[in-house]
Amino acid sequence: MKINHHRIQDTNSKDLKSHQDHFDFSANSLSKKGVDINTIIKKLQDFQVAIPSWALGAGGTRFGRFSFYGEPSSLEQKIEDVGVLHALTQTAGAVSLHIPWDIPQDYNAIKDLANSLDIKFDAVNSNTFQDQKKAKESYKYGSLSNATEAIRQQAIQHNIDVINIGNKLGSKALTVWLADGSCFPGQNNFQTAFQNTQDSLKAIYNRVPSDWKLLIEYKPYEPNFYSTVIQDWGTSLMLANECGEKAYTLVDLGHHLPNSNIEQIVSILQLKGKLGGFHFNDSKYGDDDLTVGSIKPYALFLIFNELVYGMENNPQNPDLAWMIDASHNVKDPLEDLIQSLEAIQEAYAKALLVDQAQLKEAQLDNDVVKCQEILQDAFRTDVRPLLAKARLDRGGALNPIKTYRSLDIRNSLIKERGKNTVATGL
Ligand code: PSV
Ligand code: MN
Repeated sequence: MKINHHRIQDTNSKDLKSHQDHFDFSANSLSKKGVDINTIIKKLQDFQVAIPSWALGAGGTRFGRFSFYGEPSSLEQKIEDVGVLHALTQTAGAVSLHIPWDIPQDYNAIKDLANSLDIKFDAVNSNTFQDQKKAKESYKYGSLSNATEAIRQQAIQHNIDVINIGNKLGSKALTVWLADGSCFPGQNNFQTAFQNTQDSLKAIYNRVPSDWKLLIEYKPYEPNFYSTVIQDWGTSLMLANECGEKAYTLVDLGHHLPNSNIEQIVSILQLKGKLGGFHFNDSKYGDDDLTVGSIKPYALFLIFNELVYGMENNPQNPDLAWMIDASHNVKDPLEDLIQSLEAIQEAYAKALLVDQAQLKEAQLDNDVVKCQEILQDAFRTDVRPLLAKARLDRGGALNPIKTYRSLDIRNSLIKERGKNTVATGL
């Protein structure tokens, strides 16, 4: 299914006048503060976030999976769904494939389809946390860290296969997330597991093309509940440093113990030129996969404040691979992703409003109150008219959720695909 751009414009037309009033008010107040609105709008338009191929169906919990029907049952249909998101929001111009859930059958056809929807192929993700059909070895007790060499070799080879698939599509990064760890004290030798992981990652790294990145994701717990081999950013950074200059740390917002200072983590990784990728989601307790910005919007803003600082002041850090990594089961997945995309843009826009020069001055004066005022003034600014303008100028929807609903997209998908389709993923 493809959205006809005229239908988006028709829906926009009803709200154009009120949008213009809101935009003029925001633009005037921000201009008076010396903000260059056009630069902010351009930056918002350039900020594209990859949609993970596994988030387009209903997410499952251990206890159940409740479909919204009309789920994509093929990679083509998943890309079409990303096309819908991109047409409405103009900020979802990439897809991130998880292998083997989404192995293309016909590479040229997939590339043509993505191209026609203005979608690029972002990082490819390997999967050594599930056993695949017909696999010789099992990952029950770990993959790249496994004590058995044949199992490690199978996992290494899988990652090489994923690189080859990504290469054919134009991806430029491989993301490795390992479930490896242990559930009980004594189950694993920490040092052996770490050393095996390091050696395996090096073997993969040696096969990473020269213009690619290897992104090493960390997570403190789940599915293992006593220890995880790559448990935190420090471990990921150690491994990336061991591998070499094409290897980077990937931060997933849900992969931290409660109250971790994620903004400080991203800041220091950028200083060291080692922040390579980012997975957005939100959580109340752990890796809850909730909609971005739905629980802790101020924390997200503070993280973006550091990301913006890093993007402007740390040329040693490369451009990041941005991706949403959330999928759960009580919202229409496309509506959920639209909300996440909006929350990301909102936090980014607010961070762009922070007056860095003034903040630096207040920091030098040890004016703690002023520092907080500067940050909170930016956070409290209503940037939604700017986001709408950024979308509108590119042919997107003034209000993506409203347009998605008024065009009745979910029902069209159900008519086209039926009620029984199940998207691959978790
Ligand atoms: C693991 O929790 C993770 O964040 C990794 O990025 C996976 O690839 C993804 O979720 C999907 O399972
Ligand atoms: Mn992730």
